[in-house]
Amino acid sequence: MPNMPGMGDSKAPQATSASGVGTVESVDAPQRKIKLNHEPIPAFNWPAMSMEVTAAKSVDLGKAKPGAKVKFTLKKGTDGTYTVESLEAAP
Ligand SMILES: [Cu+2]
Repeated sequence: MPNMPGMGDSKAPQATSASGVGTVESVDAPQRKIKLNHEPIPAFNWPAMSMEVTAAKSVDLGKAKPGAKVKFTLKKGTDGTYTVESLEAAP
């Protein structure tokens, strides 16, 4: 993925799924894309960052509004890309 400094440098085995929290920056529902500004995700060795990811069909992007704080789970595919598997409002 472009524009994701600090990712992918670790030689240590990494988790294939993880949860995180962050803020929705933008949503492109027709393209199934969501841009999240998330807090660090230690399971992936990720610092805090802004990133755009694809959302699984099961995720209702209609509920994701820019500026909303959300909890989400990400899954790493065999091709190395990440998919949002669940998304819900964070307290
Ligand atoms: Cu990231």
